[in-house]
Amino acid sequence: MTRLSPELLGELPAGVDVPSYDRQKLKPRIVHLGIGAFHRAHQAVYLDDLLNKQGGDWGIVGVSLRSDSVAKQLLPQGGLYTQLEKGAENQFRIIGSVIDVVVAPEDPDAVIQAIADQHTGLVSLTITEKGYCHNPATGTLLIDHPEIQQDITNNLQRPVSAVGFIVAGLKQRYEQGFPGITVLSCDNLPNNGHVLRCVVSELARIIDPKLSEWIDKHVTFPCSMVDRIVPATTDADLTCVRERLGVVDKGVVSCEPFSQWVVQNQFAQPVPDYAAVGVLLTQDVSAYEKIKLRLLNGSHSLIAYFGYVNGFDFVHQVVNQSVFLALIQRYMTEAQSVLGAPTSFDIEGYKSQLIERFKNPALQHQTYQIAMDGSQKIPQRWLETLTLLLQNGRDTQLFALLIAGWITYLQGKRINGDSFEVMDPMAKQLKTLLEVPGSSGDLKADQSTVDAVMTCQAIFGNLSQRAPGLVQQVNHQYRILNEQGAIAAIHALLGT
Ligand code: CS2
Repeated sequence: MTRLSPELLGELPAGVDVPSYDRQKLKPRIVHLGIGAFHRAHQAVYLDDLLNKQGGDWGIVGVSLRSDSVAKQLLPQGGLYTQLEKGAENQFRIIGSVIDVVVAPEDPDAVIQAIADQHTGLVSLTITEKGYCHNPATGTLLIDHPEIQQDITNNLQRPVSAVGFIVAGLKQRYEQGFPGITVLSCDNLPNNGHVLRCVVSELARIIDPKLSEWIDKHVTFPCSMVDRIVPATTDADLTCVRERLGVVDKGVVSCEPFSQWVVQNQFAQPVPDYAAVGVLLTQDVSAYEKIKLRLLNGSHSLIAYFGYVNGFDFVHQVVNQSVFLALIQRYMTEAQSVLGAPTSFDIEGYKSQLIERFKNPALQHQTYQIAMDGSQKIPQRWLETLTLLLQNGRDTQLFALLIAGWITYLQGKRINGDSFEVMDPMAKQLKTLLEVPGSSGDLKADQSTVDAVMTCQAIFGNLSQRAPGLVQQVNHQYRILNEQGAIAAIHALLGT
């Protein structure tokens, strides 16, 4: 069957939205590192909205930092792909804002040149939490991270880390006397702009202290909060789009109707007029960040660990179980109690809307997908709240249960006995803490597991020294989870 392409745009069935602007006019002015599904269903859609509304020449060059799969999907389609929006009904829309895809390992120079090009006005990133090569507990660059080590050893001749590519691109701008630029993090990290500035400056300082000074003066790193649920595309999505469009699209992204983007108004050069398409530009995004990370993402992680281990593959299935729903609601209430959200913010409305979003059955959002990379996610999703509860002398049993739930997940066994792989950059290290030394994977049966996991500095900082009582609570919850199961543990906690 024919493949989606620019030539076919005029022939797609009625009701499928297509770009109304002239794509020939688009120029490579945004370089986006990490062109996964999230970027294509979020920032690229805002730009497409803007181009539909006002025209212009902002086009996106997407960079894949690892595999060539997105390039293979999009390049034969001239960059076009379908956004399959799953609300009460499916909506099909062709997005045209991506004009090129570069595969970094195949052509690292092209990535550096694209960042350094004087016509590039914005570099943005969705590289996931672990892509920052930072210590999640402190926010500083992990100098001994293998990718950072490689970038330092090669003096950025052939970078491998996203941070390395950014520093290499900025170095060229600096050496050629080009203006500074905005580097915009769109990942789920608190103060994501500050974290990015910190890791970029640290690497730049190692390469050339003068470069680091130039970056401090000329490059901005706004913080941003991004929100849209974008499950991994399935074969069923591809089939659904093929049947509706009558052509094959290998680059489909599926997503919920909801979308939000809040960006700190701190740009080194003019950027697209995002405010015209609903992006909130503000001086301080921290309140939005906290609300979203702790309530949405924090609930998501809870749903993922408890749901996946207990046999639920999808988020909506977990939320439809009254016992899990009760746990999520109690979690949100406790997180809210130390959130410090502006009084003008309708937090009750936000929480109910979240539950509705989680319940969307069409999304088929996999718990296993969200469960990935817990070591990188838990600090900002759960531990910030937990620290505040401790500071306020409040009860922490619920958070102890959450941590115990995550440690149970790390055992790699579902309730039916099936084993699964724990996907996490720290998986190996964590596994050794769970196993009896020298055995072939036997799990420890005593409380040393919890004690060992909780002394992991990169995740918990010095929490276990600061709050020994908490470690005891986690041990208690871990025992109940392993002896009586999650349902009993939740009932005991909630007193139901
Ligand atoms: C999820 C997020 O996979 C995850 O960890 O919690 O990707 C979540 O769907 C988005 O942040 C929603 O905006």
